[in-house]
Amino acid sequence: MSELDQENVEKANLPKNDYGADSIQVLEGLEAVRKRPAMYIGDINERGLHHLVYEVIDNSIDEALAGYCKNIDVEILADNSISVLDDGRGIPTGLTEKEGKSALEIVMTVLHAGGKFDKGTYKVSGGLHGVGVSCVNALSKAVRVDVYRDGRHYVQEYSRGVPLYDVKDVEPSSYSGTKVTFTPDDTVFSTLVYNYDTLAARVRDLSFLNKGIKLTLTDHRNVVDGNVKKEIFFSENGLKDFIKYLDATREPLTPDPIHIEGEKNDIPVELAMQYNTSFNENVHSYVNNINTHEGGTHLSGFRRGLTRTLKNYADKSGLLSKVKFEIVGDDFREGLTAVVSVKVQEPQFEGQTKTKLGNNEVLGCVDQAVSEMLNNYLEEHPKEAKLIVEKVILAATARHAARKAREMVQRKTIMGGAGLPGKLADCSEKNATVCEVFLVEGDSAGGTAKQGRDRKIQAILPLRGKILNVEKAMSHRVFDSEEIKNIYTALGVTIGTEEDSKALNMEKLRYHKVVIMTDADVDGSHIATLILTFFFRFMRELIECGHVYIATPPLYLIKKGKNERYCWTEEDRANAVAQLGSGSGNEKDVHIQRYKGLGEMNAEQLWATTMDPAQRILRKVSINNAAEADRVFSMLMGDDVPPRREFIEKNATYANIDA
Ligand code: 0RA
Repeated sequence: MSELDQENVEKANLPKNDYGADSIQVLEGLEAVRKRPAMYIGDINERGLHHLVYEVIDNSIDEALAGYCKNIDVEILADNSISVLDDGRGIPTGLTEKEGKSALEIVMTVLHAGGKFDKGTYKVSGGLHGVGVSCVNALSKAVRVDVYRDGRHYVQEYSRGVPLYDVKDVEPSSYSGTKVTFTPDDTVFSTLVYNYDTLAARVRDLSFLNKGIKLTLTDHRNVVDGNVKKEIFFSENGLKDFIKYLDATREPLTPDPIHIEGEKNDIPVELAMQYNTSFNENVHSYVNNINTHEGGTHLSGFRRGLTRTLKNYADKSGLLSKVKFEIVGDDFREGLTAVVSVKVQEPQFEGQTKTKLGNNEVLGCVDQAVSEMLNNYLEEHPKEAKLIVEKVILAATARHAARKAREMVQRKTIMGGAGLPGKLADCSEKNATVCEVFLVEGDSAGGTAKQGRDRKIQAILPLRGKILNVEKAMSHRVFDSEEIKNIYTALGVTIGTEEDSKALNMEKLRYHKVVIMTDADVDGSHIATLILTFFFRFMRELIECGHVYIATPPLYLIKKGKNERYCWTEEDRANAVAQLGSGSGNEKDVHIQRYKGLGEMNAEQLWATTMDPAQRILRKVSINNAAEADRVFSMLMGDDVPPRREFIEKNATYANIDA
């Protein structure tokens, strides 16, 4: 036995020779997972931690897709353990012929054993999540599975993948289903705290992607007055409901989303789409319920079918007769929200994050599905069809205006020499991987930051007040905006130059850390959100590649005599006041300064608290769920006030101070 096996067995309090030769083989499988967890679940941080839950839910979803399960209950328990209960057939518990062991034990302890006992049923989970529940078992300090099947209730428990005892037949039961309860291993994960909103977003997606299944999410932590937090996610109309949810704060161009569902060459294709009056393309794609944010063949099929069908219709209708310039693919997707979902038996995932579908046969299927759906729709809805074509022409017109604006900018830059914005205080180092640029709110804080920085690696770009809200602006205004121009020219990249894609050339990026530094108040958060919106809509790769950070200046300086303490939270503040105040002298000698703005700090203070790589706290911006991020940006930057207020009240950390 390897060292790791020894350790597992000991931790599970088992005599080490209890398990025969075949169990060693089992342990070797799960040992690989424990040695390289990131290879199986992506990473060992927040994302990987949540991944465990998705993996377990996926098994229940499979059971539901097979037609045996209607309800899935996910619970976050008080200690950050998770339980997932379904009302399916229950994992089989009988002994297997080959191993002579309970099928349940095999499912839980052998890599990729999940579907082995399932003959002929429709089962498509795979890809990113399809690593199997045994991985969750390997990476959990404790797992308990309750199976309700054949009129009995069975139990087996495990620790770090090792069974603590053979499957037990506990009692009679009339229930049918499976409950998996697990506690992630604290020696594996860097964080153990589940984020309710992250799980809710995934569960919500699943409810839209698999209509008719009722998913419940309950949070037993921080219970107030005996009220647990609980939400039910259920969609009757699938992707049509998804579109309505995503576009809740946008103004639709046509009354109802277009929606189809069907099979093409044995590949189930479901898609829904709706044009709105915004200028953003907002297309989300899924394969086997996994968000393929790098796209792939299904997305190409969708685009191809959409462009060809609309172009044909527009040509035939004569609406294009006055248009003097070419209309390109992008123009057909401006202001379009769409979700494409396919189920593929053996998906090939490619790309940097393995979220790009490679199967060529899927392209034609989706292309055909879109063409049929759209052709029917356009013929049956001439009024809506006209609105859509006019919208496309408007997009093409704006694109031409935007190109002119961009060409102007480029010409100016060529004439102006180096082409870096005059306001940028650049760093001396040329190696982009170690360089940082701070986007700073206001000229005065910008000045302080210039004095306080490490000139070698830190550049400062002061921004004047609120930047343009790109969510509401047409793209030529975005290229025209002075502050936005300053941002992308300082970064060394171009935006929207390739006519058919918004892909950004990350190799030209001049700084690998782009740090947004704004005041710790409501205005500062607003400015940070405007900048993030710009990045999200025009340079999403910058976020996806992990280059975007938010600086966190302190909220308070607590002083007593020569003792100074910076505080970032209310809790920090209370502790610092208690500690400094408990010394000799009077409770009144403690001076509390609330930092309202970066400008209240001098250069040394700003360096020490917010910019010094050795001491500062930077928050890295990541996208957990692209569909939800899109919805939140559109809501935060849109016209509808009540949902924005509700979101801010729920999420803001400054609200209690500034209110
Ligand atoms: C294999 C075979 C059968 C059920 C399952 C797997 C199953 C697995 C999970 C995981 C979570 N919930 C689940 N529910 C069912 C049933 C085979 C049969 O009864 O014939």
